[in-house]
Amino acid sequence: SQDEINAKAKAAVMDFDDEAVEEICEEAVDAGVDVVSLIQDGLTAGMNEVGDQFEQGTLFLPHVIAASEAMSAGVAVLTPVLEAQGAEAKNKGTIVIGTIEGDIHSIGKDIVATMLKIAGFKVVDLGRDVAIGTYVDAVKEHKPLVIGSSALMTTTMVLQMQVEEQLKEAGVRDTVKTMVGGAPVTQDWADKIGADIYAENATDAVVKCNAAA
Ligand code: HCB
Repeated sequence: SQDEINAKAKAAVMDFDDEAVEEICEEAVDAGVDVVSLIQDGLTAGMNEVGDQFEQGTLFLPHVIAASEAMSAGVAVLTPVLEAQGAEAKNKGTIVIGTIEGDIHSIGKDIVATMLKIAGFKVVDLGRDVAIGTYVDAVKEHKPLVIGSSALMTTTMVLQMQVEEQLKEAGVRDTVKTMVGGAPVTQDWADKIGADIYAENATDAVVKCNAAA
């Protein structure tokens, strides 16, 4: 069942077992289970557990790296399947997304980008460690519906405020909706800095970008 496959995927990420993750994802695709649930409730759940144990000091950075490699191996198997499912989607407009300056965490941002593509948006992915000025330039160049930033650390989350400020200074804040996300980011934070959209996960990002389109 879906729950069993999700649990197996979670356990394999926590075991840092790339090959097992790949096999489970391939089997899941063959069995026709929900790939989005597998990413969010399986692989991501395992990754979050490793993050918690890292925070508690029971796991160390090499474990986090190994777990993120295992998760990425699974995402690599599932991405083409997701893309094929969204092949018919029409162009609903452009969304620019990137991980904020000083922050190299890219797994979650990549998943959001993939899901938005599947939902029919044209996605411009600025990558990670993206300078604030680059977001502003991208708004001018691509005229997106939404500009999304991802921040995984409390230290880099604060820079999402600078995106708001610099878009205002450049006179383009009103031309675009801003979206913020990443593990430490909350609706309260979005309200505080004046971001238009807070997305808790990739599914939420799709729902809220659809509403903005
Ligand atoms: Co990293 N790391 N890390 N890390 N890392 C965190 C983020 C900590 C919370 C771990 C901890 O202490 N508990 C912590 C940050 C503490 C803080 O807040 N200050 C931390 C730290 C400290 C660090 C380093 C500084 C460690 C060091 O070097 N000493 C270093 C950072 C270097 C830097 O960025 N300058 C570092 C490095 C790494 C890697 C490289 C080992 C690896 C990243 C690999 C990669 O991304 N290519 C890594 C990882 C994997 C994590 C944890 C374990 C998981 C992150 C992850 O991928 N989650 C994380 C702990 C945690 O978050 N629980 C830990 C899975 C994805 C799917 O979830 O939340 O990213 P997500 O994305 C969701 C959601 O938030 C939303 O949708 C996504 C999909 O559903 N979303 C958006 C995300 N972005 C969005 C943008 C939008 O616009 C909308 C929605």
